[in-house]
Amino acid sequence: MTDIKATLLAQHIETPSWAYGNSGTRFKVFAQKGVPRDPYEKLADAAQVHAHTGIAPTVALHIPWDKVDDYADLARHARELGVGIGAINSNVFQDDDYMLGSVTHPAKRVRRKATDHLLECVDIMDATGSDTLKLWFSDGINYPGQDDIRARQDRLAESLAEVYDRLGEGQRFLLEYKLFEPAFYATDVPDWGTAYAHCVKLGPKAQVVVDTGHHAPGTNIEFIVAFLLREGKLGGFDFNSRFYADDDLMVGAADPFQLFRIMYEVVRGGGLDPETGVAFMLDQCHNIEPKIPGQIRSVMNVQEATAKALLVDREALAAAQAEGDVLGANAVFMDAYNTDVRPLLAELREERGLAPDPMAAYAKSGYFEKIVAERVGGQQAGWGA
Ligand code: RM4
Ligand code: MN
Repeated sequence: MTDIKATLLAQHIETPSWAYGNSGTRFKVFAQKGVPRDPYEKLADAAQVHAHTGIAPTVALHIPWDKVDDYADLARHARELGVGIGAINSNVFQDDDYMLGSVTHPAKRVRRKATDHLLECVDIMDATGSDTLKLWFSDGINYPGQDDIRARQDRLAESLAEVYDRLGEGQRFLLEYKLFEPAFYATDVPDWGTAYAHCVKLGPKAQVVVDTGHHAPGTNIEFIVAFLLREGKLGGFDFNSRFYADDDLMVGAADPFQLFRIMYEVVRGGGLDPETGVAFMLDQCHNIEPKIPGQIRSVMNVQEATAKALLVDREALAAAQAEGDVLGANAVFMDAYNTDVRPLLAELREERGLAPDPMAAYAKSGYFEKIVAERVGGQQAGWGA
Protein backbone atom coordinates (compact mmCIF):
# COMPACT_ATOMS: atom_id res chain seq x y z
CA MET A 1 0.00 0.00 0.00
CA THR A 2 2.82 2.45 0.76
CA ASP A 3 4.17 1.79 -2.74
CA ILE A 4 0.79 2.51 -4.27
CA LYS A 5 0.45 5.68 -2.26
CA ALA A 6 3.90 6.90 -3.25
CA THR A 7 3.14 6.24 -6.91
CA LEU A 8 -0.18 8.08 -6.64
CA LEU A 9 1.51 11.06 -5.04
CA ALA A 10 4.08 11.20 -7.81
CA GLN A 11 1.45 11.30 -10.55
CA HIS A 12 0.94 14.78 -12.00
CA ILE A 13 -2.14 15.77 -13.90
CA GLU A 14 -1.93 18.89 -16.01
CA THR A 15 -4.95 21.12 -16.39
CA PRO A 16 -5.57 23.21 -19.53
CA SER A 17 -5.86 26.99 -19.33
CA TRP A 18 -8.79 26.87 -21.76
CA ALA A 19 -10.91 24.79 -19.39
CA TYR A 20 -11.24 27.86 -17.13
CA GLY A 21 -12.59 30.09 -19.88
CA ASN A 22 -16.02 30.11 -21.42
CA SER A 23 -16.75 27.42 -23.95
CA GLY A 24 -19.67 25.92 -25.74
CA THR A 25 -20.80 24.28 -28.90
CA ARG A 26 -21.27 25.87 -32.30
CA PHE A 27 -24.81 26.60 -31.20
CA LYS A 28 -24.15 28.64 -28.08
CA VAL A 29 -21.46 29.60 -25.60
CA PHE A 30 -22.98 30.17 -22.16
CA ALA A 31 -21.03 32.76 -20.19
CA GLN A 32 -20.45 31.86 -16.54
CA LYS A 33 -19.85 34.15 -13.59
CA GLY A 34 -16.33 34.63 -12.30
CA VAL A 35 -14.63 33.43 -15.48
CA PRO A 36 -11.02 34.66 -15.92
CA ARG A 37 -10.36 37.67 -18.12
CA ASP A 38 -6.73 36.90 -18.88
CA PRO A 39 -4.07 34.16 -18.60
CA TYR A 40 -3.03 35.40 -15.16
CA GLU A 41 -6.51 34.77 -13.80
CA LYS A 42 -6.67 31.39 -15.53
CA LEU A 43 -3.50 30.38 -13.71
CA ALA A 44 -5.01 31.52 -10.42
CA ASP A 45 -7.98 29.20 -11.01
CA ALA A 46 -5.71 26.33 -11.99
CA ALA A 47 -3.76 26.88 -8.76
CA GLN A 48 -7.00 26.20 -6.87
CA VAL A 49 -7.28 22.79 -8.51
CA HIS A 50 -3.76 22.00 -7.40
CA ALA A 51 -4.32 23.41 -3.91
CA HIS A 52 -7.22 21.03 -3.29
CA THR A 53 -6.04 17.91 -5.11
CA GLY A 54 -2.27 18.21 -4.56
CA ILE A 55 -1.55 16.53 -7.90
CA ALA A 56 -2.20 19.18 -10.55
CA PRO A 57 0.94 21.32 -10.41
CA THR A 58 1.17 22.37 -14.06
CA VAL A 59 -1.04 24.24 -16.49
CA ALA A 60 -1.05 23.93 -20.27
CA LEU A 61 -1.16 27.15 -22.28
CA HIS A 62 -2.75 27.69 -25.68
CA ILE A 63 -1.22 30.24 -28.01
CA PRO A 64 -2.58 32.77 -29.00
CA TRP A 65 -5.42 32.37 -26.47
CA ASP A 66 -2.85 32.90 -23.72
CA LYS A 67 -0.73 35.47 -25.50
CA VAL A 68 1.01 37.88 -23.13
CA ASP A 69 3.77 40.46 -23.58
CA ASP A 70 6.11 38.85 -21.10
CA TYR A 71 6.05 35.05 -20.84
CA ALA A 72 8.79 34.95 -18.22
CA ASP A 73 6.56 37.15 -16.07
CA LEU A 74 3.61 34.80 -16.61
CA ALA A 75 5.80 31.87 -15.55
CA ARG A 76 6.89 33.82 -12.47
CA HIS A 77 3.24 34.52 -11.63
CA ALA A 78 2.51 30.80 -11.95
CA ARG A 79 5.37 29.94 -9.60
CA GLU A 80 4.09 32.43 -7.04
CA LEU A 81 0.74 30.65 -7.16
CA GLY A 82 2.44 27.30 -6.63
CA VAL A 83 2.04 25.97 -10.16
CA GLY A 84 4.21 25.77 -13.29
CA ILE A 85 3.70 26.12 -17.02
CA GLY A 86 3.11 22.81 -18.77
CA ALA A 87 2.69 22.06 -22.45
CA ILE A 88 2.49 24.88 -24.96
CA ASN A 89 -0.39 24.17 -27.34
CA SER A 90 -0.08 25.67 -30.78
CA ASN A 91 -3.09 27.00 -32.63
CA VAL A 92 -3.07 26.90 -36.42
CA PHE A 93 -6.79 26.47 -36.80
CA GLN A 94 -8.38 29.84 -36.14
CA ASP A 95 -6.99 32.16 -38.76
CA ASP A 96 -8.80 32.89 -42.03
CA ASP A 97 -5.64 31.88 -43.88
CA TYR A 98 -6.10 28.29 -42.67
CA MET A 99 -9.36 27.53 -44.43
CA LEU A 100 -7.66 24.96 -46.66
CA GLY A 101 -5.10 23.85 -44.10
CA SER A 102 -2.10 25.15 -42.19
CA VAL A 103 1.15 23.17 -42.55
CA THR A 104 -0.44 21.10 -45.33
CA HIS A 105 -1.99 24.07 -47.16
CA PRO A 106 -1.36 24.07 -50.91
CA ALA A 107 0.12 27.61 -50.73
CA LYS A 108 3.68 27.98 -49.52
CA ARG A 109 2.96 31.34 -47.90
CA VAL A 110 0.35 29.83 -45.60
CA ARG A 111 2.56 26.88 -44.73
CA ARG A 112 5.35 29.32 -43.85
CA LYS A 113 3.02 31.31 -41.61
CA ALA A 114 1.82 28.17 -39.81
CA THR A 115 5.34 26.81 -39.30
CA ASP A 116 6.49 30.20 -38.02
CA HIS A 117 3.74 30.03 -35.41
CA LEU A 118 4.97 26.62 -34.30
CA LEU A 119 8.51 28.00 -34.02
CA GLU A 120 7.18 30.92 -32.00
CA CYS A 121 5.66 28.37 -29.63
CA VAL A 122 9.13 26.91 -29.09
CA ASP A 123 10.36 30.43 -28.23
CA ILE A 124 7.56 30.55 -25.65
CA MET A 125 8.74 27.22 -24.27
CA ASP A 126 12.19 28.75 -23.84
CA ALA A 127 10.74 31.76 -22.03
CA THR A 128 8.43 29.81 -19.74
CA GLY A 129 10.61 26.76 -19.11
CA SER A 130 8.05 24.45 -20.69
CA ASP A 131 9.51 21.26 -22.11
CA THR A 132 6.58 20.16 -24.27
CA LEU A 133 5.01 21.49 -27.45
CA LYS A 134 1.67 20.01 -28.41
CA LEU A 135 0.74 20.01 -32.07
CA TRP A 136 -2.76 19.51 -33.26
CA PHE A 137 -3.65 20.21 -36.87
CA SER A 138 -7.19 20.67 -38.06
CA ASP A 139 -5.82 20.14 -41.58
CA GLY A 140 -7.70 17.98 -43.99
CA ILE A 141 -10.07 18.08 -46.92
CA ASN A 142 -13.84 17.87 -47.25
CA TYR A 143 -14.21 16.49 -50.75
CA PRO A 144 -12.58 13.71 -52.74
CA GLY A 145 -10.13 15.24 -55.18
CA GLN A 146 -10.01 18.55 -53.31
CA ASP A 147 -6.25 18.25 -52.77
CA ASP A 148 -3.52 15.67 -53.15
CA ILE A 149 -3.58 13.45 -50.04
CA ARG A 150 0.00 12.31 -50.54
CA ALA A 151 1.41 15.79 -51.21
CA ARG A 152 -0.21 16.97 -48.00
CA GLN A 153 1.76 14.30 -46.12
CA ASP A 154 4.96 15.62 -47.71
CA ARG A 155 4.15 19.17 -46.63
CA LEU A 156 3.34 17.99 -43.11
CA ALA A 157 6.64 16.10 -42.87
CA GLU A 158 8.58 19.15 -44.06
CA SER A 159 7.07 21.42 -41.45
CA LEU A 160 7.42 18.91 -38.63
CA ALA A 161 11.10 18.43 -39.48
CA GLU A 162 11.73 22.16 -39.28
CA VAL A 163 10.07 22.38 -35.88
CA TYR A 164 11.85 19.26 -34.67
CA ASP A 165 15.23 20.76 -35.55
CA ARG A 166 14.40 23.89 -33.58
CA LEU A 167 13.73 21.94 -30.35
CA GLY A 168 16.33 22.50 -27.67
CA GLU A 169 17.92 20.14 -25.20
CA GLY A 170 15.24 18.56 -23.02
CA GLN A 171 12.39 19.77 -25.24
CA ARG A 172 10.00 17.59 -27.21
CA PHE A 173 6.87 17.81 -29.26
CA LEU A 174 3.77 15.69 -29.06
CA LEU A 175 1.84 15.09 -32.24
CA GLU A 176 -1.91 14.73 -31.77
CA TYR A 177 -4.25 12.89 -34.10
CA LYS A 178 -7.97 13.20 -34.61
CA LEU A 179 -10.19 11.15 -36.86
CA PHE A 180 -12.37 13.90 -38.24
CA GLU A 181 -13.68 17.40 -37.57
CA PRO A 182 -13.30 20.04 -38.78
CA ALA A 183 -12.30 18.14 -41.92
CA PHE A 184 -14.98 15.66 -42.90
CA TYR A 185 -13.49 13.59 -45.69
CA ALA A 186 -9.77 13.11 -45.07
CA THR A 187 -7.86 14.46 -42.08
CA ASP A 188 -4.08 14.76 -42.51
CA VAL A 189 -3.26 13.26 -39.08
CA PRO A 190 -6.33 11.09 -38.53
CA ASP A 191 -4.96 8.29 -36.38
CA TRP A 192 -2.15 7.10 -34.14
CA GLY A 193 -0.47 5.21 -36.97
CA THR A 194 0.01 8.38 -39.00
CA ALA A 195 1.26 10.31 -35.97
CA TYR A 196 3.52 7.42 -34.99
CA ALA A 197 5.07 7.08 -38.45
CA HIS A 198 5.96 10.79 -38.58
CA CYS A 199 7.38 10.68 -35.05
CA VAL A 200 9.49 7.59 -35.68
CA LYS A 201 11.04 9.23 -38.71
CA LEU A 202 11.88 12.38 -36.77
CA GLY A 203 13.48 10.85 -33.68
CA PRO A 204 13.21 10.65 -29.90
CA LYS A 205 12.00 14.21 -29.34
CA ALA A 206 8.79 13.49 -31.26
CA GLN A 207 6.07 11.46 -29.56
CA VAL A 208 2.38 10.80 -29.97
CA VAL A 209 -0.32 12.25 -27.75
CA VAL A 210 -3.53 10.32 -27.32
CA ASP A 211 -6.60 12.52 -26.98
CA THR A 212 -9.19 10.07 -25.71
CA GLY A 213 -11.98 11.82 -27.63
CA HIS A 214 -10.33 11.58 -31.03
CA HIS A 215 -11.19 8.04 -32.16
CA ALA A 216 -13.96 6.28 -33.96
CA PRO A 217 -16.59 4.84 -31.60
CA GLY A 218 -15.56 1.45 -30.28
CA THR A 219 -11.82 1.97 -30.82
CA ASN A 220 -9.72 0.05 -28.32
CA ILE A 221 -7.72 2.97 -26.93
CA GLU A 222 -5.87 0.87 -24.34
CA PHE A 223 -4.38 -1.18 -27.16
CA ILE A 224 -3.00 2.00 -28.72
CA VAL A 225 -1.60 3.01 -25.34
CA ALA A 226 0.06 -0.37 -24.81
CA PHE A 227 1.58 -0.31 -28.29
CA LEU A 228 2.91 3.25 -28.11
CA LEU A 229 4.36 2.76 -24.64
CA ARG A 230 6.14 -0.38 -25.76
CA GLU A 231 7.72 1.63 -28.56
CA GLY A 232 8.67 4.54 -26.29
CA LYS A 233 6.39 6.78 -28.31
CA LEU A 234 3.58 7.59 -25.88
CA GLY A 235 4.19 11.24 -25.06
CA GLY A 236 1.03 11.76 -23.11
CA PHE A 237 -2.72 12.04 -22.95
CA ASP A 238 -5.32 14.64 -23.57
CA PHE A 239 -7.97 13.22 -21.27
CA ASN A 240 -11.67 13.85 -21.72
CA SER A 241 -14.67 11.67 -22.32
CA ARG A 242 -17.18 11.35 -25.06
CA PHE A 243 -20.47 9.72 -25.83
CA TYR A 244 -20.63 10.49 -29.55
CA ALA A 245 -17.88 12.57 -31.14
CA ASP A 246 -15.21 14.83 -29.63
CA ASP A 247 -17.49 15.80 -26.76
CA ASP A 248 -14.70 17.06 -24.43
CA LEU A 249 -16.70 16.06 -21.35
CA MET A 250 -15.11 15.32 -18.01
CA VAL A 251 -12.72 12.37 -18.17
CA GLY A 252 -14.16 9.25 -16.59
CA ALA A 253 -17.69 10.59 -16.83
CA ALA A 254 -18.83 8.64 -19.88
CA ASP A 255 -16.87 5.45 -19.38
CA PRO A 256 -14.91 5.02 -16.14
CA PHE A 257 -14.16 1.40 -17.07
CA GLN A 258 -12.40 2.50 -20.24
CA LEU A 259 -10.33 4.95 -18.22
CA PHE A 260 -9.37 2.13 -15.86
CA ARG A 261 -8.36 -0.09 -18.78
CA ILE A 262 -6.22 2.72 -20.20
CA MET A 263 -4.57 3.36 -16.85
CA TYR A 264 -3.90 -0.32 -16.41
CA GLU A 265 -1.90 -0.35 -19.66
CA VAL A 266 -0.06 2.74 -18.46
CA VAL A 267 0.86 0.97 -15.22
CA ARG A 268 1.72 -2.25 -17.07
CA GLY A 269 3.99 -0.38 -19.48
CA GLY A 270 5.84 1.62 -16.82
CA GLY A 271 4.14 4.84 -17.87
CA LEU A 272 3.79 6.13 -14.32
CA ASP A 273 7.53 6.18 -13.94
CA PRO A 274 8.36 9.92 -14.22
CA GLU A 275 11.35 9.02 -16.40
CA THR A 276 9.03 7.64 -19.08
CA GLY A 277 7.74 11.16 -19.48
CA VAL A 278 4.07 10.37 -20.08
CA ALA A 279 2.16 13.63 -19.60
CA PHE A 280 -1.30 13.25 -18.10
CA MET A 281 -3.11 16.28 -19.42
CA LEU A 282 -6.78 17.18 -19.44
CA ASP A 283 -8.31 18.65 -22.58
CA GLN A 284 -11.86 19.47 -21.66
CA CYS A 285 -14.54 22.10 -21.87
CA HIS A 286 -17.02 22.76 -19.11
CA ASN A 287 -19.90 24.15 -21.09
CA ILE A 288 -22.65 23.80 -18.51
CA GLU A 289 -20.91 22.90 -15.24
CA PRO A 290 -18.76 25.26 -13.16
CA LYS A 291 -15.20 25.09 -14.38
CA ILE A 292 -12.92 24.83 -11.35
CA PRO A 293 -14.92 22.03 -9.69
CA GLY A 294 -15.22 20.42 -13.11
CA GLN A 295 -11.45 20.26 -13.24
CA ILE A 296 -11.18 19.04 -9.65
CA ARG A 297 -13.64 16.24 -10.37
CA SER A 298 -11.70 15.28 -13.51
CA VAL A 299 -8.37 15.16 -11.69
CA MET A 300 -10.00 12.97 -9.05
CA ASN A 301 -11.43 10.67 -11.73
CA VAL A 302 -7.99 10.11 -13.23
CA GLN A 303 -6.54 9.52 -9.79
CA GLU A 304 -9.25 6.98 -8.94
CA ALA A 305 -8.70 5.08 -12.18
CA THR A 306 -4.96 5.11 -11.53
CA ALA A 307 -5.41 3.78 -7.99
CA LYS A 308 -7.61 0.95 -9.27
CA ALA A 309 -5.08 0.12 -11.98
CA LEU A 310 -2.34 -0.02 -9.35
CA LEU A 311 -4.46 -2.41 -7.29
CA VAL A 312 -4.51 -5.07 -10.00
CA ASP A 313 -2.77 -8.11 -8.53
CA ARG A 314 -0.20 -8.45 -11.29
CA GLU A 315 1.21 -11.72 -9.96
CA ALA A 316 -2.16 -13.40 -9.74
CA LEU A 317 -3.04 -12.01 -13.15
CA ALA A 318 0.17 -13.33 -14.73
CA ALA A 319 -0.39 -16.75 -13.16
CA ALA A 320 -3.96 -16.97 -14.46
CA GLN A 321 -2.84 -15.78 -17.89
CA ALA A 322 -0.03 -18.35 -18.02
CA GLU A 323 -2.47 -21.11 -17.17
CA GLY A 324 -4.91 -19.96 -19.79
CA ASP A 325 -7.44 -19.35 -17.02
CA VAL A 326 -9.66 -16.96 -18.94
CA LEU A 327 -12.24 -16.38 -16.22
CA GLY A 328 -9.68 -16.29 -13.44
CA ALA A 329 -7.62 -13.64 -15.20
CA ASN A 330 -10.69 -11.57 -15.92
CA ALA A 331 -11.78 -11.87 -12.27
CA VAL A 332 -8.43 -10.54 -11.02
CA PHE A 333 -8.81 -7.58 -13.35
CA MET A 334 -12.41 -6.86 -12.35
CA ASP A 335 -11.65 -7.20 -8.65
CA ALA A 336 -9.37 -4.20 -8.89
CA TYR A 337 -11.87 -2.22 -10.93
CA ASN A 338 -14.65 -2.96 -8.47
CA THR A 339 -12.64 -1.81 -5.45
CA ASP A 340 -13.81 1.43 -3.89
CA VAL A 341 -10.58 3.44 -3.73
CA ARG A 342 -12.16 6.61 -2.38
CA PRO A 343 -11.25 5.86 1.26
CA LEU A 344 -7.64 5.19 0.25
CA LEU A 345 -7.44 8.49 -1.63
CA ALA A 346 -9.05 10.41 1.22
CA GLU A 347 -6.45 8.95 3.56
CA LEU A 348 -3.66 9.84 1.16
CA ARG A 349 -4.81 13.45 1.01
CA GLU A 350 -5.07 13.74 4.78
CA GLU A 351 -1.56 12.37 5.16
CA ARG A 352 -0.48 15.20 2.90
CA GLY A 353 -2.31 17.81 4.91
CA LEU A 354 -5.10 18.20 2.36
CA ALA A 355 -8.83 17.96 2.96
CA PRO A 356 -10.10 14.42 2.28
CA ASP A 357 -12.77 15.67 -0.12
CA PRO A 358 -11.41 18.25 -2.60
CA MET A 359 -14.86 19.05 -4.02
CA ALA A 360 -16.24 19.94 -0.60
CA ALA A 361 -13.08 21.80 0.39
CA TYR A 362 -13.25 23.97 -2.72
CA ALA A 363 -16.96 24.69 -2.21
CA LYS A 364 -16.25 25.77 1.36
CA SER A 365 -13.20 27.85 0.50
CA GLY A 366 -15.15 30.91 -0.66
CA TYR A 367 -12.94 31.20 -3.77
CA PHE A 368 -15.87 31.06 -6.16
CA GLU A 369 -17.75 33.84 -4.35
CA LYS A 370 -14.54 35.87 -4.37
CA ILE A 371 -13.95 35.62 -8.12
CA VAL A 372 -17.60 36.31 -8.88
CA ALA A 373 -17.36 39.52 -6.84
CA GLU A 374 -13.95 40.55 -8.15
CA ARG A 375 -14.13 39.70 -11.81
CA VAL A 376 -16.54 42.28 -13.05
CA GLY A 377 -15.93 44.20 -16.24
CA GLY A 378 -13.37 43.31 -18.85
CA GLN A 379 -13.71 40.59 -21.39
CA GLN A 380 -14.15 37.02 -20.22
CA ALA A 381 -11.77 34.49 -21.71
CA GLY A 382 -13.11 32.01 -24.18
CA TRP A 383 -12.06 30.26 -27.33
CA GLY A 384 -10.43 32.96 -29.36
CA ALA A 385 -10.23 35.46 -26.50
C1 RM4 B 1 -8.37 20.27 -30.35
C2 RM4 B 1 -7.28 19.40 -29.80
C3 RM4 B 1 -6.23 20.17 -29.06
C4 RM4 B 1 -6.80 21.26 -28.21
C5 RM4 B 1 -7.85 22.05 -28.91
C6 RM4 B 1 -8.51 23.04 -27.98
O1 RM4 B 1 -9.48 19.51 -30.71
O2 RM4 B 1 -7.83 18.42 -28.96
O3 RM4 B 1 -5.49 19.32 -28.24
O4 RM4 B 1 -5.75 22.09 -27.92
O5 RM4 B 1 -8.82 21.21 -29.44
MN1 MN C 1 -6.60 17.47 -27.49
